[in-house]
Amino acid sequence: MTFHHLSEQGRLKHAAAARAVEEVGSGMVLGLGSGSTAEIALEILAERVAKGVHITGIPTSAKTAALAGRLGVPLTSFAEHRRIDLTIDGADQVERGTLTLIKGLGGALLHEKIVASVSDRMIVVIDETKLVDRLGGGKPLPVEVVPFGWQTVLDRLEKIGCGPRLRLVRDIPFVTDGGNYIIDCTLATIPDPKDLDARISSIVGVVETGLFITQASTVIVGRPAGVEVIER
Ligand code: A5P
Repeated sequence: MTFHHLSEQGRLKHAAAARAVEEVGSGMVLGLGSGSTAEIALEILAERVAKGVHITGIPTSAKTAALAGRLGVPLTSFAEHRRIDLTIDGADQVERGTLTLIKGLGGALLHEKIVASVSDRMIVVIDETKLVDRLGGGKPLPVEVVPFGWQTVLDRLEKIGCGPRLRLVRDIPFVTDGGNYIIDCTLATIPDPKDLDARISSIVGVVETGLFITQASTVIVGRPAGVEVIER
């Protein structure tokens, strides 16, 4: 792969993704994340597959599945494998002290969380702009909801102060790979992510939140001076 066409942020994502792919060993079942950084990791992985490394991947989105197909990365499914050795995925925000994540800006949070939940190890790859001291900061916290009665979920999210808004694409509700809607919450700060996750998850009609509290084992941060590897 040539790098001269990449932006500075693209270069940082590439460095983090390349470091993560070093952890891939032959014979592994991999979770293949979604989003631009996870796609860079997939491209680097494809180069290793072309050189003879044997892996199979479970994709977290239709987009990732299509890219893996084009790149010649072999895919598998939960019909064949119930456990995943290693998942490499991106994130929208990472809290430095706890490695709690916000994911789902690309809309793949449910499948990403299912894959992460059965992975022995999850490596999260980000550029340094995603690493924060406190989650929130007015950035969206995506919540996947069942389409039926989504308005009732929105009302309840409003009541607990989440600043909710239904995600639209050209004035039509965005639909996830799972056939659900996304309500984006906006919070200035999330002092207790675990408590917020529990409160949102208890609303009838909520499928999953974009808060990943315990799943990340390692976070690899691309920085201009090199990558930083943060272990849980
Ligand atoms: C996809 O739904 C998200 O969870 C992604 O992991 C997240 O949005 C990161 O994407 P980028 O690497 O494109 O920022």
